[in-house]
Formats: sequence, structure tokens, C-alpha cells
Amino acid sequence: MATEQTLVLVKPDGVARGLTGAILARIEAKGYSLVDIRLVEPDRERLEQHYAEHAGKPFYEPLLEFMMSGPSVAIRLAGNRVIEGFRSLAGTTDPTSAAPGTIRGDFGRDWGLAVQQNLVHGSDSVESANRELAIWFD
Ligand code: DAT
Ligand code: MG
Repeated sequence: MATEQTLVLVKPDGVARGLTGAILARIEAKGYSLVDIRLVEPDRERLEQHYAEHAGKPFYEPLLEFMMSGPSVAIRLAGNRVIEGFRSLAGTTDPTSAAPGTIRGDFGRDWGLAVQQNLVHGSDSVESANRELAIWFD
């Protein structure tokens, strides 16, 4: 079986707050492999593809605006069960209630801009991972 891969993003809030290194340290300490990493300033078209499943939801436009507010670090990450494992490291979507010990739980909070500022993205399935990796590492 080929080793699983996932797309991780350190979102604009994580990059702007200087947390990229701390987040990478957790990923490396967990033992996953960095296959590729790049700084990306995504345009709207790339983000519409990435967040297609959320089109039309109330938070969709603010989410795209936030994601265009600065660069993200895109990471191609590999390891057995890395999709589930990274989402476990990240914690639940809302950083206020994400468990301490997770990236969102330790570094995230509500800054008055809803939950979109939650530091990281991780693909949620093999299908999503393949689709999203093609969008960010074209
Ligand atoms: P996750 O990033 O945990 O996979 P998701 O795929 O449901 O969460 O949503 C994508 C992003 O959209 C999420 O990281 C933050 C934002 N988001 C989700 N639900 C939201 C809500 N109710 N209000 C504001 N932003 C939201
Ligand atoms: Mg998601």
C-alpha cells in the first residue's frame, strides 16, 4: 500500500503570527514526512476550487477574503494514516473549544472574526487530499 499523503495549510493567521515553525515542529515530532513545502498567495480561483464544498454557505465569502489576506504555507505531508493523524493534531474546527494539546486548542482563539481564523487546514479524506494536493501543488 502506498503511503498516504495529505494537504496541510498553515493559514494566513498562522503565518502572520509567526507560528509556522511551532506548527511544523509538532508535525515533525509526530513523525510525518515533509514531501514538499511552499509559500503560496492563492488567488480567488484557487480558493474557490479548494473550498468548493462550502460555496453558498454564510461563512464562504469571509473565508475566501481571510484566505486572500496573506500567504499560506502549503505542505505535502506523508505517513501512514496521516490524514486522520494531522486532523487529530489540528483539533476541532472552532479554536475556542478545540482541546488543549492540539494546534487550534493551544494557539487559536476567537478574535471576533468567527472561527475562520483557526490556523491550519488538513484534508479530510483520501479523495479530498488528492483533489486539494493537485490544487496547491500544480
Ligand atoms: P475544517 O477546517 O475543520 O475541516 P470545515 O471544512 O468544515 O472545517 O470548514 C472549512 C473552514 O471554514 C474552517 O476551517 C473555518 C471555516 N468555517 C467552518 N465553519 C464555519 C462557521 N460556522 N463560521 C465561520 N467559519 C467557518
Ligand atoms: Mg474541511
